[in-house]
Amino acid sequence: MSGGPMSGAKKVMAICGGVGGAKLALGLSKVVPGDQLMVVTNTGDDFRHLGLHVSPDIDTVTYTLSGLANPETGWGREGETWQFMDSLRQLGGEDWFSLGDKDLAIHVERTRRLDAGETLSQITAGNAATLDIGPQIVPMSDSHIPTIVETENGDLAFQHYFVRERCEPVVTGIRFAGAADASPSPAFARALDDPSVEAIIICPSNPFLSVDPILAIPGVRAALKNHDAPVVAVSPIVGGEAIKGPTAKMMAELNMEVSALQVAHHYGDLLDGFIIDETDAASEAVVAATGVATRLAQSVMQTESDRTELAQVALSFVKDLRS
Ligand code: FO1
Repeated sequence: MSGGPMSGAKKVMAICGGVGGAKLALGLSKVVPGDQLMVVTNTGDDFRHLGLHVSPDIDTVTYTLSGLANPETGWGREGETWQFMDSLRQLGGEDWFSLGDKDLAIHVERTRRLDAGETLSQITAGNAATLDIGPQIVPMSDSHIPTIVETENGDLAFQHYFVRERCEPVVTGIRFAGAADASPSPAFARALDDPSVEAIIICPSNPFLSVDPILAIPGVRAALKNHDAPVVAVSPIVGGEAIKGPTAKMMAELNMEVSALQVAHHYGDLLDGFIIDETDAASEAVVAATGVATRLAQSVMQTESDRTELAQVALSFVKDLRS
Protein backbone atom coordinates (compact mmCIF):
# COMPACT_ATOMS: atom_id res chain seq x y z
CA MET A 1 0.00 0.00 0.00
CA SER A 2 3.03 2.26 -0.03
CA GLY A 3 2.35 5.48 -1.86
CA GLY A 4 -1.33 4.58 -2.21
CA PRO A 5 -4.27 6.05 -0.40
CA MET A 6 -3.42 3.99 2.67
CA SER A 7 0.18 5.09 3.07
CA GLY A 8 1.22 6.55 6.41
CA ALA A 9 -0.45 5.73 9.69
CA LYS A 10 -1.67 2.50 11.24
CA LYS A 11 -3.83 0.53 8.90
CA VAL A 12 -6.53 -2.03 9.35
CA MET A 13 -7.29 -4.84 6.94
CA ALA A 14 -10.75 -6.38 7.12
CA ILE A 15 -11.37 -9.71 5.39
CA CYS A 16 -14.96 -9.93 4.42
CA GLY A 17 -17.75 -11.75 2.62
CA GLY A 18 -21.19 -10.30 2.01
CA VAL A 19 -23.93 -9.20 4.37
CA GLY A 20 -22.55 -10.21 7.83
CA GLY A 21 -19.02 -9.12 7.03
CA ALA A 22 -20.15 -5.81 5.53
CA LYS A 23 -21.84 -4.89 8.83
CA LEU A 24 -18.54 -5.11 10.70
CA ALA A 25 -16.76 -3.34 7.83
CA LEU A 26 -19.29 -0.51 8.29
CA GLY A 27 -18.58 -0.46 12.04
CA LEU A 28 -14.84 -0.33 11.34
CA SER A 29 -15.38 2.52 8.87
CA LYS A 30 -16.93 4.57 11.71
CA VAL A 31 -13.90 4.18 13.97
CA VAL A 32 -10.96 3.98 11.54
CA PRO A 33 -10.14 6.90 9.23
CA GLY A 34 -11.22 5.99 5.69
CA ASP A 35 -7.74 6.12 4.23
CA GLN A 36 -6.51 3.62 6.83
CA LEU A 37 -9.08 0.89 6.25
CA MET A 38 -8.94 -1.72 3.50
CA VAL A 39 -11.82 -4.16 3.04
CA VAL A 40 -10.63 -7.25 1.16
CA THR A 41 -13.70 -8.88 -0.28
CA ASN A 42 -14.55 -12.37 -1.44
CA THR A 43 -15.24 -12.73 -5.17
CA GLY A 44 -15.85 -16.49 -5.21
CA ASP A 45 -19.59 -15.75 -5.46
CA ASP A 46 -19.11 -13.81 -8.72
CA PHE A 47 -20.74 -15.10 -11.86
CA ARG A 48 -22.00 -14.06 -15.27
CA HIS A 49 -25.77 -13.89 -15.36
CA LEU A 50 -27.93 -12.53 -18.19
CA GLY A 51 -24.65 -11.47 -19.80
CA LEU A 52 -23.72 -9.35 -16.76
CA HIS A 53 -20.81 -9.74 -14.35
CA VAL A 54 -22.33 -10.05 -10.88
CA SER A 55 -20.04 -9.43 -7.86
CA PRO A 56 -22.41 -9.84 -4.92
CA ASP A 57 -20.02 -9.35 -2.03
CA ILE A 58 -18.21 -6.40 -3.63
CA ASP A 59 -21.57 -4.74 -4.24
CA THR A 60 -22.86 -5.52 -0.76
CA VAL A 61 -19.76 -3.90 0.76
CA THR A 62 -19.98 -0.96 -1.67
CA TYR A 63 -23.66 -0.32 -1.01
CA THR A 64 -23.26 -0.80 2.75
CA LEU A 65 -20.34 1.63 3.04
CA SER A 66 -22.10 4.21 0.87
CA GLY A 67 -25.40 4.01 2.77
CA LEU A 68 -27.22 2.69 -0.31
CA ALA A 69 -27.79 -0.89 0.90
CA ASN A 70 -31.20 -2.45 1.24
CA PRO A 71 -31.59 -2.86 5.01
CA GLU A 72 -34.10 -5.71 4.66
CA THR A 73 -32.10 -8.05 2.42
CA GLY A 74 -28.58 -6.79 3.16
CA TRP A 75 -27.84 -7.14 -0.57
CA GLY A 76 -28.98 -4.89 -3.41
CA ARG A 77 -30.11 -1.27 -3.09
CA GLU A 78 -32.51 0.49 -0.80
CA GLY A 79 -35.80 1.64 -2.34
CA GLU A 80 -35.42 -0.84 -5.19
CA THR A 81 -38.05 -1.43 -7.87
CA TRP A 82 -38.40 -4.60 -9.95
CA GLN A 83 -39.85 -3.63 -13.32
CA PHE A 84 -36.96 -5.20 -15.21
CA MET A 85 -37.51 -8.52 -13.41
CA ASP A 86 -41.27 -8.34 -14.06
CA SER A 87 -40.68 -7.77 -17.76
CA LEU A 88 -38.04 -10.51 -17.89
CA ARG A 89 -40.49 -12.95 -16.27
CA GLN A 90 -43.18 -11.95 -18.75
CA LEU A 91 -40.80 -12.87 -21.56
CA GLY A 92 -40.00 -16.24 -19.95
CA GLY A 93 -36.44 -15.19 -19.02
CA GLU A 94 -34.41 -16.59 -16.13
CA ASP A 95 -35.90 -14.99 -13.05
CA TRP A 96 -34.41 -16.92 -10.11
CA PHE A 97 -31.77 -14.26 -9.45
CA SER A 98 -33.23 -10.82 -8.83
CA LEU A 99 -31.49 -7.80 -10.27
CA GLY A 100 -33.37 -4.67 -9.25
CA ASP A 101 -33.82 -1.71 -11.56
CA LYS A 102 -31.35 0.45 -9.62
CA ASP A 103 -28.90 -2.40 -9.04
CA LEU A 104 -28.80 -3.14 -12.78
CA ALA A 105 -26.70 -0.03 -13.39
CA ILE A 106 -23.64 -1.22 -11.48
CA HIS A 107 -23.80 -4.55 -13.34
CA VAL A 108 -24.10 -3.03 -16.80
CA GLU A 109 -21.29 -0.57 -16.11
CA ARG A 110 -18.97 -3.16 -14.51
CA THR A 111 -19.49 -5.56 -17.42
CA ARG A 112 -18.79 -2.84 -19.97
CA ARG A 113 -15.61 -1.82 -18.20
CA LEU A 114 -14.40 -5.41 -17.73
CA ASP A 115 -15.04 -6.09 -21.40
CA ALA A 116 -13.07 -2.93 -22.24
CA GLY A 117 -10.07 -4.36 -20.34
CA GLU A 118 -10.29 -2.75 -16.89
CA THR A 119 -9.68 -4.96 -13.87
CA LEU A 120 -12.22 -5.68 -11.15
CA SER A 121 -9.90 -3.80 -8.75
CA GLN A 122 -9.96 -0.67 -10.90
CA ILE A 123 -13.72 -0.78 -11.40
CA THR A 124 -14.39 -1.40 -7.70
CA ALA A 125 -12.10 1.45 -6.67
CA GLY A 126 -13.75 3.72 -9.26
CA ASN A 127 -17.22 2.97 -7.92
CA ALA A 128 -16.06 3.53 -4.33
CA ALA A 129 -14.57 6.92 -5.27
CA THR A 130 -17.68 7.96 -7.17
CA LEU A 131 -19.86 7.00 -4.20
CA ASP A 132 -17.57 8.90 -1.78
CA ILE A 133 -16.56 5.81 0.16
CA GLY A 134 -13.47 6.45 2.30
CA PRO A 135 -12.17 2.90 2.86
CA GLN A 136 -10.49 1.01 0.06
CA ILE A 137 -12.66 -1.86 -1.23
CA VAL A 138 -10.40 -4.48 -2.73
CA PRO A 139 -11.39 -7.69 -4.51
CA MET A 140 -9.46 -10.70 -3.23
CA SER A 141 -8.18 -11.26 -6.79
CA ASP A 142 -8.64 -9.92 -10.28
CA SER A 143 -8.84 -13.50 -11.58
CA HIS A 144 -12.12 -15.38 -11.57
CA ILE A 145 -12.04 -18.03 -8.83
CA PRO A 146 -15.59 -19.40 -8.82
CA THR A 147 -16.73 -21.28 -5.74
CA ILE A 148 -18.16 -24.69 -6.59
CA VAL A 149 -20.38 -26.33 -4.00
CA GLU A 150 -20.17 -30.11 -4.13
CA THR A 151 -23.52 -31.57 -3.13
CA GLU A 152 -25.31 -34.90 -3.04
CA ASN A 153 -27.03 -33.70 -6.25
CA GLY A 154 -23.68 -32.98 -7.95
CA ASP A 155 -21.55 -29.87 -8.32
CA LEU A 156 -23.31 -26.53 -8.25
CA ALA A 157 -22.02 -23.07 -9.13
CA PHE A 158 -22.25 -20.97 -5.98
CA GLN A 159 -25.29 -18.86 -6.87
CA HIS A 160 -27.09 -21.95 -8.18
CA TYR A 161 -26.58 -23.55 -4.77
CA PHE A 162 -27.22 -20.42 -2.72
CA VAL A 163 -30.05 -18.63 -4.50
CA ARG A 164 -31.58 -20.96 -7.10
CA GLU A 165 -31.52 -24.07 -4.87
CA ARG A 166 -31.92 -22.00 -1.63
CA CYS A 167 -29.01 -23.88 0.01
CA GLU A 168 -31.18 -27.00 0.14
CA PRO A 169 -28.84 -29.64 -1.37
CA VAL A 170 -26.68 -31.46 1.17
CA VAL A 171 -23.11 -30.18 0.91
CA THR A 172 -20.30 -32.73 0.64
CA GLY A 173 -17.44 -30.37 -0.18
CA ILE A 174 -16.44 -26.97 -1.54
CA ARG A 175 -13.76 -26.05 -4.03
CA PHE A 176 -12.45 -22.85 -5.53
CA ALA A 177 -11.91 -23.39 -9.24
CA GLY A 178 -8.66 -22.00 -10.55
CA ALA A 179 -7.45 -20.79 -7.14
CA ALA A 180 -4.13 -22.59 -7.49
CA ASP A 181 -3.22 -20.45 -10.51
CA ALA A 182 -4.57 -17.17 -9.18
CA SER A 183 -2.88 -14.35 -7.31
CA PRO A 184 -4.16 -11.76 -4.87
CA SER A 185 -5.26 -8.44 -6.36
CA PRO A 186 -2.42 -5.86 -6.48
CA ALA A 187 -3.64 -3.81 -3.49
CA PHE A 188 -4.26 -6.94 -1.42
CA ALA A 189 -0.80 -8.28 -2.27
CA ARG A 190 0.79 -4.98 -1.21
CA ALA A 191 -1.13 -4.95 2.07
CA LEU A 192 -0.02 -8.51 2.84
CA ASP A 193 3.52 -7.20 2.74
CA ASP A 194 2.94 -3.84 4.41
CA PRO A 195 4.32 -3.50 7.95
CA SER A 196 2.10 -0.47 8.62
CA VAL A 197 -0.95 -2.76 8.57
CA GLU A 198 -1.42 -3.18 12.31
CA ALA A 199 -4.66 -5.15 12.50
CA ILE A 200 -6.15 -7.93 10.41
CA ILE A 201 -9.80 -8.59 11.22
CA ILE A 202 -11.63 -11.60 9.77
CA CYS A 203 -15.26 -10.48 9.78
CA PRO A 204 -18.06 -12.82 10.94
CA SER A 205 -18.59 -14.12 7.42
CA ASN A 206 -19.10 -17.75 6.45
CA PRO A 207 -15.66 -19.35 6.99
CA PHE A 208 -16.20 -21.94 4.24
CA LEU A 209 -17.93 -19.87 1.57
CA SER A 210 -16.63 -16.36 2.17
CA VAL A 211 -13.26 -16.52 3.90
CA ASP A 212 -11.81 -19.79 2.60
CA PRO A 213 -11.90 -18.57 -1.04
CA ILE A 214 -9.59 -15.72 0.03
CA LEU A 215 -7.31 -18.08 1.98
CA ALA A 216 -7.19 -20.44 -1.02
CA ILE A 217 -5.23 -17.97 -3.13
CA PRO A 218 -1.63 -19.20 -3.08
CA GLY A 219 0.47 -17.41 -0.48
CA VAL A 220 -2.39 -15.58 1.23
CA ARG A 221 -2.80 -17.79 4.29
CA ALA A 222 0.95 -17.89 4.92
CA ALA A 223 1.30 -14.13 4.44
CA LEU A 224 -1.53 -13.42 6.89
CA LYS A 225 -0.11 -15.85 9.42
CA ASN A 226 3.40 -14.42 9.13
CA HIS A 227 2.24 -10.79 9.12
CA ASP A 228 3.32 -8.76 12.17
CA ALA A 229 -0.27 -7.60 12.62
CA PRO A 230 -2.39 -9.82 14.86
CA VAL A 231 -5.11 -11.75 13.02
CA VAL A 232 -8.39 -11.63 14.91
CA ALA A 233 -11.56 -13.39 13.72
CA VAL A 234 -15.11 -12.83 14.90
CA SER A 235 -17.12 -16.02 15.24
CA PRO A 236 -20.10 -16.17 12.88
CA ILE A 237 -21.58 -18.93 15.08
CA VAL A 238 -23.49 -17.69 18.11
CA GLY A 239 -25.20 -20.11 20.47
CA GLY A 240 -24.82 -23.01 18.04
CA GLU A 241 -26.46 -21.10 15.20
CA ALA A 242 -25.25 -18.98 12.33
CA ILE A 243 -26.11 -15.31 12.62
CA LYS A 244 -27.11 -15.43 8.97
CA GLY A 245 -27.03 -17.78 6.02
CA PRO A 246 -26.21 -21.46 5.66
CA THR A 247 -23.08 -21.72 7.84
CA ALA A 248 -24.66 -23.90 10.54
CA LYS A 249 -26.49 -26.19 8.07
CA MET A 250 -23.31 -26.62 6.05
CA MET A 251 -21.17 -27.38 9.12
CA ALA A 252 -23.62 -30.07 10.22
CA GLU A 253 -23.59 -31.59 6.71
CA LEU A 254 -19.80 -31.61 6.72
CA ASN A 255 -19.99 -33.50 10.05
CA MET A 256 -18.68 -30.59 12.06
CA GLU A 257 -19.97 -29.55 15.43
CA VAL A 258 -21.82 -26.25 15.01
CA SER A 259 -19.88 -24.15 17.49
CA ALA A 260 -17.53 -21.24 17.82
CA LEU A 261 -14.86 -23.78 18.87
CA GLN A 262 -15.18 -25.54 15.53
CA VAL A 263 -14.73 -22.23 13.68
CA ALA A 264 -11.59 -21.55 15.75
CA HIS A 265 -10.34 -25.04 14.82
CA HIS A 266 -11.10 -24.37 11.19
CA TYR A 267 -8.97 -21.20 11.10
CA GLY A 268 -6.34 -22.97 13.20
CA ASP A 269 -2.93 -21.38 13.54
CA LEU A 270 -3.92 -18.45 11.36
CA LEU A 271 -5.53 -16.80 14.37
CA ASP A 272 -3.95 -14.76 17.13
CA GLY A 273 -7.30 -13.87 18.60
CA PHE A 274 -10.90 -15.03 18.41
CA ILE A 275 -13.97 -13.05 19.41
CA ILE A 276 -16.84 -15.11 20.77
CA ASP A 277 -20.32 -13.90 21.49
CA GLU A 278 -21.24 -13.37 25.13
CA THR A 279 -23.90 -16.07 24.71
CA ASP A 280 -21.07 -18.56 24.27
CA ALA A 281 -19.16 -17.48 27.39
CA ALA A 282 -19.30 -21.07 28.63
CA SER A 283 -17.18 -22.24 25.70
CA GLU A 284 -14.53 -19.52 26.04
CA ALA A 285 -12.23 -21.70 28.17
CA VAL A 286 -12.31 -24.61 25.75
CA VAL A 287 -11.50 -22.28 22.82
CA ALA A 288 -8.71 -20.64 24.82
CA ALA A 289 -7.31 -24.11 25.55
CA THR A 290 -6.55 -24.46 21.82
CA GLY A 291 -3.96 -21.72 22.31
CA VAL A 292 -5.79 -18.79 20.77
CA ALA A 293 -6.46 -15.63 22.79
CA THR A 294 -10.17 -15.05 23.26
CA ARG A 295 -12.47 -12.13 23.96
CA LEU A 296 -16.18 -12.02 24.61
CA ALA A 297 -18.33 -9.45 22.86
CA GLN A 298 -21.87 -8.70 21.89
CA SER A 299 -21.37 -9.79 18.29
CA VAL A 300 -24.89 -9.84 16.85
CA MET A 301 -25.01 -6.54 14.99
CA GLN A 302 -28.54 -5.22 14.83
CA THR A 303 -27.98 -1.50 15.24
CA GLU A 304 -25.37 0.96 14.10
CA SER A 305 -23.98 1.18 17.64
CA ASP A 306 -23.69 -2.67 17.74
CA ARG A 307 -21.49 -2.48 14.63
CA THR A 308 -19.35 0.34 16.00
CA GLU A 309 -18.97 -1.31 19.39
CA LEU A 310 -17.91 -4.64 17.87
CA ALA A 311 -15.38 -2.78 15.71
CA GLN A 312 -14.01 -1.08 18.83
CA VAL A 313 -13.77 -4.39 20.70
CA ALA A 314 -11.91 -5.96 17.78
CA LEU A 315 -9.44 -3.08 17.56
CA SER A 316 -8.78 -2.92 21.30
CA PHE A 317 -8.27 -6.71 21.30
CA VAL A 318 -5.67 -6.27 18.55
CA LYS A 319 -4.01 -3.51 20.56
CA ASP A 320 -3.80 -5.79 23.62
CA LEU A 321 -2.37 -8.61 21.49
CA ARG A 322 0.31 -6.28 20.17
CA SER A 323 1.44 -5.14 23.60
N1 FO1 B 1 -29.71 -13.32 -2.88
C1 FO1 B 1 -30.88 -13.99 -2.91
O1 FO1 B 1 -31.18 -14.74 -1.99
N2 FO1 B 1 -31.75 -13.86 -3.99
C2 FO1 B 1 -31.49 -13.04 -5.02
O2 FO1 B 1 -32.29 -12.96 -5.96
C3 FO1 B 1 -30.27 -12.29 -4.99
C4 FO1 B 1 -29.96 -11.38 -5.99
C5 FO1 B 1 -28.77 -10.62 -5.88
C6 FO1 B 1 -28.46 -9.66 -6.83
C7 FO1 B 1 -27.31 -8.92 -6.73
C8 FO1 B 1 -26.45 -9.13 -5.65
O3 FO1 B 1 -25.34 -8.39 -5.55
C9 FO1 B 1 -26.74 -10.06 -4.68
C10 FO1 B 1 -27.91 -10.82 -4.79
N3 FO1 B 1 -28.24 -11.77 -3.82
C11 FO1 B 1 -29.40 -12.47 -3.89
C12 FO1 B 1 -27.36 -12.01 -2.69
C13 FO1 B 1 -26.20 -12.91 -2.99
O4 FO1 B 1 -26.35 -13.77 -4.02
C14 FO1 B 1 -25.71 -13.68 -1.77
O5 FO1 B 1 -26.16 -13.14 -0.59
C15 FO1 B 1 -24.23 -13.63 -1.67
O6 FO1 B 1 -23.58 -14.09 -2.80
C16 FO1 B 1 -23.74 -14.38 -0.43
O7 FO1 B 1 -22.76 -13.63 0.16
